[in-house]
Amino acid sequence: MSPRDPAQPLSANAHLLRWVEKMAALTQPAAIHWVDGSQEENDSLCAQLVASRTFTKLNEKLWPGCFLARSDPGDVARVEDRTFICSNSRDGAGPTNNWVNPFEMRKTLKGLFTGCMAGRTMFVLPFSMGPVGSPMSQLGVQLTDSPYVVVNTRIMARIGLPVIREIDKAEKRVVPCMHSVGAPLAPGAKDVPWPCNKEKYIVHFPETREIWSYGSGYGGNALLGKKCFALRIASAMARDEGWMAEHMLILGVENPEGHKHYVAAAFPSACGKTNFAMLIPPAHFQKQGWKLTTVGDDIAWLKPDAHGRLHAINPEAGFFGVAPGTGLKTNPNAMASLAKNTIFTNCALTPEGGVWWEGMTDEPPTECVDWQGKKWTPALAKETGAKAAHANARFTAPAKQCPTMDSDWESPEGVPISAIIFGGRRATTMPLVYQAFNWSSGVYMGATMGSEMTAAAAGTIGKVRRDPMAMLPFCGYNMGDYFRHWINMQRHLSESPRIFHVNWFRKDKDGKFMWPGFSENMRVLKWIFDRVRAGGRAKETPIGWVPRHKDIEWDGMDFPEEKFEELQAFDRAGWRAEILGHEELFIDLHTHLPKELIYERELLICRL
Ligand code: TSX
Ligand code: MN
Repeated sequence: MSPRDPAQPLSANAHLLRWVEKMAALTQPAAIHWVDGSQEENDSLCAQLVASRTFTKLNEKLWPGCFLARSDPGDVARVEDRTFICSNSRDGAGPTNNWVNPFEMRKTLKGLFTGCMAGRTMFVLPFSMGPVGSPMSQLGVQLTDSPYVVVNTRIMARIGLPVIREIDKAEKRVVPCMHSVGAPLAPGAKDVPWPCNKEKYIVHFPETREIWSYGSGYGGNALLGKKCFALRIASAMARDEGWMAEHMLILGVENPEGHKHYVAAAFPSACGKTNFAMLIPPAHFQKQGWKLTTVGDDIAWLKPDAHGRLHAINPEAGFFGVAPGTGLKTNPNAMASLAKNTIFTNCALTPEGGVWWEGMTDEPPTECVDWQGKKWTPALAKETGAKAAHANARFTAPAKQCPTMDSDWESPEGVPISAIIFGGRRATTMPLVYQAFNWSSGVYMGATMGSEMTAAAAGTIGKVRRDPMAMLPFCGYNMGDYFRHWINMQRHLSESPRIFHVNWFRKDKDGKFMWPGFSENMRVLKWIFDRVRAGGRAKETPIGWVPRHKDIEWDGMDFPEEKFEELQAFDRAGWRAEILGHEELFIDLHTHLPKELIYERELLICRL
């Protein structure tokens, strides 16, 4: 069989063909490549990325099917100050988003994209967020001049021919996603390993459901199906259509009797969300027959089914996880997931042709090449504090390689959600776990959640940064309207999930973590499971329901009652300060805040 001509359109959809033509006329690529998603195509793109020195192929024996990419040092993370929500009115985006008049922004984008793909290939990349054909899935097509984006998206989403077949059925709207690294190549000019542009624009038009991204090749800026579509654009769709697009992991919990419940959990960054999504129960729980399964580690789309029960899918097909801190001790399931067929970005390269990062092993390699291509040794690190891997170094790994993937993780109907967990990194005030009294107090709990930055700029250590539902950087519309949507969702539900708040990070007077965390978090999950399943035991406090020492399973762990009381202590002075912090957030959003949240705050003040 002769190889297919990639320039030949794979779709007959007239809208799609016209849009591709129009965008090619604007960006002037040297070639067009319709992505079919096949293994052969992927192999050839990876070979091309090795030839252009974007990729280094890792040792096939140690890291089969794996590649390392080193980015431009100025293109290592999401750029929130360059992220725009261009709704028709400023109010539509709200005070927590960057807004630019859509007419102005379209003019700017037209300028930026004119001729921006010169000398490069424009890939036509069809993708499905969610299993192909699921009623909860959404379709997109990304035009991109980055082969790195194509091979990463092949791991993170369903792409290629099966998606084209869905598009050609023309039952669903397709979200157009325009992406360029913003580095046109003059005829005969030599390319760099990581083309990008200092000027970056990550732009969303929530009303017309469009995404335009310029200047970056990195993760959240360039893999447009993820944060841009599955959170920012999907949150606007969800508001209009009565569902929810959330920054949540999904986890299955099964007890020894075989009863199973799923929970969804929202945490701000640096709280160990991926670790929690892949939790391994302590040996004692395993022996009893408790099982934990993974559905997703970052994004959940939640929708009421015909009976009013909230069901969730993971719209992604892979993990785009932070590498540093991920090791066999902290997350063996993540290590198994990334053992093969994985793309590493900004990790260190070992002499054996493997990757390494801080926290992967206790013992660092004797030497390696750091994320910027320079020689790194443990001695140098001791002397200068230099890191081998960038702090935001990533792995892009197929979800199906995770040993704990749930048997229903690709179920088209999703999995039923019994509980929602909010959390943050808090040294004081917040107990290990408490349960909201009801849906609206739970929405208040999520709306006011926050995290303390550990190694932030001077003066900000210990300051709580509010991050409502962990959605502050990801909500595609006004945060006040988003809270109202959360309140309204209860009306679509016959049975609303119970809502909890957890904090693995409370510290004692000596500044030491009071809770061992990791596997031991299973004990908290069991209490949540028991509360959801059969109204397990708890005590009422001003902030919500809490477990007593005797309500937690302690087998296999020594955690004295006094220590637990300290961990769960209700700190009245701390809560007074906490509520003032809530007020600060609410003032910014006051014009769109649902009155339920004002009342919840009043009730909380009264109970204190
Ligand atoms: O991911 C974490 N989780 C969730 C695990 C399922 N981390 C890492 C956070 C950075 C991304 C944690 N760190 C957790 C946790 O539950 N808890 C802590 C804090 C902690 C760190 C080290 C110890 C204890 C607590 N060490 C000892 O007790 C020896
Ligand atoms: Mn995330």
